[in-house]
Amino acid sequence: MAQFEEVSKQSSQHPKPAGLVLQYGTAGFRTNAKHLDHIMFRMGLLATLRSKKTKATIGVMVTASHNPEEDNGVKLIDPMGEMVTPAWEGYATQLANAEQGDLLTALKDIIEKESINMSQEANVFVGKDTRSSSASLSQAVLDGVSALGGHSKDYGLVTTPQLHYMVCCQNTQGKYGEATIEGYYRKLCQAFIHLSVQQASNCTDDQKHLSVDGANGIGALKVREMESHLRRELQISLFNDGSKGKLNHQCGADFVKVQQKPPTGININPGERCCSFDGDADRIVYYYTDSDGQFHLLDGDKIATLISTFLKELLTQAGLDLKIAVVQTAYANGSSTHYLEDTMKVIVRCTKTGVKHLHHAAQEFDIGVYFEANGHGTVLFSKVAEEKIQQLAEDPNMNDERKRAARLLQNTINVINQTVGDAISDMLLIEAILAIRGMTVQQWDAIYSDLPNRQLKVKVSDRRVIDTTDAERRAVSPAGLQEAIDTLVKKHRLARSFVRPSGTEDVVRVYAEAETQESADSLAHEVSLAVYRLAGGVGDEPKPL
Ligand code: G16
Repeated sequence: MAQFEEVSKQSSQHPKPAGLVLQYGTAGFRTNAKHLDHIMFRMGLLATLRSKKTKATIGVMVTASHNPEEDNGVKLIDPMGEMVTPAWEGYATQLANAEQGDLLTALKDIIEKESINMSQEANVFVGKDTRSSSASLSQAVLDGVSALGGHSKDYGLVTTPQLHYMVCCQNTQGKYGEATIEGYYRKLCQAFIHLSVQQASNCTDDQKHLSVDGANGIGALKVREMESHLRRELQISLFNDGSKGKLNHQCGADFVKVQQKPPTGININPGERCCSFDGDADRIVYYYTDSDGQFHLLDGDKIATLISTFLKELLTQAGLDLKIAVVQTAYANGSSTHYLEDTMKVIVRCTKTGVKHLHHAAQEFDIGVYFEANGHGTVLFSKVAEEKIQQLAEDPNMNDERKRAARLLQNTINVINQTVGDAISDMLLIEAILAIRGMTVQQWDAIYSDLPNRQLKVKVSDRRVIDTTDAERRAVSPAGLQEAIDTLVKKHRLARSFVRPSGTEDVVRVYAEAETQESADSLAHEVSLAVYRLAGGVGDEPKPL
């Protein structure tokens, strides 16, 4: 077949280094950019097959998100804008690791297993972040698509959630929105402005001001692009906009969350609201410093609490009986889970790390709020929930309070990017909620107090020796590791700890929380030592903090 000849010919321009093996991780392939050219070409091929199979547009985003500038990666997007389905993650790994001479066999194997009609048209949307390697790597994706005769649309520089949004808009024939960047800004900003009109009338310009750390990445460019649509209802001071600093270096959501300190390159005045995006703007965390100069972080757990409280109140006002749940991971602070379950009385679910797992769990409810503690999350509304809200908002016989609540819910739905966690959309939603409730960042922070916690990384020779169960809360291998963690945890009050191999970096992650910061720090260190000794640590032994 001519298509396969073309694949053969073009793939020789994107050869696989012999022996290199990479796995599809938490959010796609991710490693040093110099190893990724063949992966990108092959993901162009795979996206084309997925498009033929689903008869829908598929997305390919070139980004390594929170990783350092020299890394890159690729995320595959399914028709409704969600992460690609797990079975196809397996195909992605097979295709990525087939040696050069075996590529066509691996490709034909997928075609056969999935009974793909090769004469079906294929459409692939491609986007990239601001890394210097992204331009040539996204060209490799486009080459892969054209080698199999697919059509592609190159969106160029976009945030990851913007590309997810475009794919969903395209495949819903515009029902979700217009598949353009302008359409995205218009939909989100109009909804934000409608919500802002509802704000407490005494909202001052100070309260409309927000400092944003763009992580020196794509999010900064896109905030600039969006600003005019906000009509000064939100006034943004943008820092780390990429004009001088290095991507994700000492800045961005991951740095702020893990280091529990402000990014460099930002001016923080005591009491002022600030937020940080990550390198592809699918995560956001908030923070402020108090008058004593102490840093306060409002992470994904605090965001989930703010949003779910707001939605629950609106549902009560609207008199709507819809089931709302919050989905978290093992990283969720114990205090947040207690607050949600015991005080707010909402259902809480815990899944493995990775937005794909949280998204899936959230789909089981009328309203599923999902957030990882690292700030990656969104809200999903079922079709039934959206219809009930719309009916109420349009019911001429409804009383004003219920109608107002239903309209607020409608605009809330429109400001949210339901396809995936989106820093820009989350920021607009949070700002609207704070304004409507007349709430300061300090009041938001005071909803509950986080248990002190610490996250560390340990280098081991092969992180796959660690296997986990119970939504990653317990280690089943290597032998003796979980017993060691259990013994260490017992030495501290209100303590919890777990370890898991990262799916985006070559490290084992260690999480610990306890009654005091000293206790959390020492537990995290002790558990790191156990990992180092029992799971094949490399380099120097972890030192106390
Ligand atoms: C990705 C995933 C997130 C995950 C994070 C860290 O985020 O989308 O769900 O929490 O990696 O994963 P891990 O602990 O396995 O390294 P991003 O923003 O880097 O794409």
